[in-house]
Amino acid sequence: MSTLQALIFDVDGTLADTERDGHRVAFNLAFKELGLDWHWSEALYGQLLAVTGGKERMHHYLQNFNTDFQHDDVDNLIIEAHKVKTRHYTELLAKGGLPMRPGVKRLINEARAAGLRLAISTTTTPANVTALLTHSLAADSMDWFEVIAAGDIVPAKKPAADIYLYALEKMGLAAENCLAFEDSENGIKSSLGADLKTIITTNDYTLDHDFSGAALILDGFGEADSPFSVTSGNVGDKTYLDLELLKTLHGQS
Ligand code: XBP
Ligand code: MG
Repeated sequence: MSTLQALIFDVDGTLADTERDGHRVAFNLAFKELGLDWHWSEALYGQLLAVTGGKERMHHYLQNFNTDFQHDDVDNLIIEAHKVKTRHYTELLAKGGLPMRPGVKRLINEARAAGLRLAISTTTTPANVTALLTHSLAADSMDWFEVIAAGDIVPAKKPAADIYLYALEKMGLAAENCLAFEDSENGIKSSLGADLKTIITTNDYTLDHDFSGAALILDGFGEADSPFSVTSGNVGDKTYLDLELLKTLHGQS
């Protein structure tokens, strides 16, 4: 039987609830700074999340929700808006604005203590990962992850499997030696596309997503004093995700 050697984490929505109060806010600040009359409400942003990647999401917005918008050079406008958005987002995180989801730090610490290898697989911009890990996990936590696969490092973002395949290749590991953590339908399509057994922790934006093929669907990682609720999968008598449960799930066919 293959052994569990590494955990690969998605970032947005999985490690922290970054979308509604982080990315969305930063997009709106960027639009304002650039004099654009675009505004992404919480509800609209939920629809826009169908497309991963901030630049791709802005193109999707213009093509489907703001079709009257005229500009000489939309491609460059979006590149500029995305740079401004990244500045606002990283500044927001530097103020300590977004905590890790409950149970994330505990599980990562337990995995590190047990010698498991860690990686990140995300569609967000590398600077955003650095800001989140440094300010919300631990000052030195960038060093805890041997691979940070992020953003435009691969041409096709999630739901394509490329970003997970990239992480696996960099670690020199087979999918069967790893577990992936995701929160969204695009995310699990990507991880399953790389043959990774996947644990889902949902959030408000992803509750209704199709998670077919997930090893486990939870509403969070859970803590001793704040148990997870299980939508699908077998957790035995566990009330929060720990290494023992991960190893059991990994061993199940
Ligand atoms: C989340 C995303 C990202 C962020 C915005 O991906 O789709 O695009 O919403 O980040 P994941 P950027 O859950 O895979 O981390 O603006 O930097 O793209
Ligand atoms: Mg996500």
